[in-house]
Amino acid sequence: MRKFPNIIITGTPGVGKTTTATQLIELAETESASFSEKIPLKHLSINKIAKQHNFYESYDSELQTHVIDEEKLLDHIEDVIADGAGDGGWVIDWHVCDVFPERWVDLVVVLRCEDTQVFYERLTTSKNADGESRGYEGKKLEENVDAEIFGTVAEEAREAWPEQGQVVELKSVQAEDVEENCERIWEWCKQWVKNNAE
Ligand code: DAT
Repeated sequence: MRKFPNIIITGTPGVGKTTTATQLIELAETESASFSEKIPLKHLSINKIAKQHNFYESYDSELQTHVIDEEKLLDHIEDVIADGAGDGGWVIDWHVCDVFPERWVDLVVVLRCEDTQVFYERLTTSKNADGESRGYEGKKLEENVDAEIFGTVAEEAREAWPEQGQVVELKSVQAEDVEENCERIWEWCKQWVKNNAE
């Protein structure tokens, strides 16, 4: 059994997954310094891993996106993340959540940007973690805006983790939401560690 919880931070691209995961890990580092037991959270950015190892199956030119070979990806991360593979504490950052075996994950956080105008601007003008402009347009923009309005990722998460309380939806519209969400997830982590201590 892992010592620290594995968490997925998911949601439509642009909803704030990387921002939240990064801030959560910083919070964990700061708080662990004063907390009796450290909870070393670590970022597992699936997009980065897929790019690094070229786990691409094909390129969808209409949606201007790589289609990831999920089998290769899961084989690769299984060694670090599966039951008995280590201490846990992984913060998985990806817009797809329902490919991971249920038992690998203790909490699924679905971020939601409920303000369509704000979300639209993020997809068209914001920069990603590598400083590249997103510049979504056409079908890609339309599909992602629709997915966010309809709550597609939240629905997929609830289907994949039907147990009560495993999936939480958190608002991610303003910068203060990121801070508040990280605090909530951190409190949950501390409780998880207490509840699962031998
Ligand atoms: P994702 O990882 O879900 O694709 P991101 O973390 O890269 O999203 O964020 C996309 C952009 O939006 C980035 O410029 C930061 C900004 N952003 C994300 N969440 C936000 C929030 N809650 N408040 C303000 N800006 C936010």
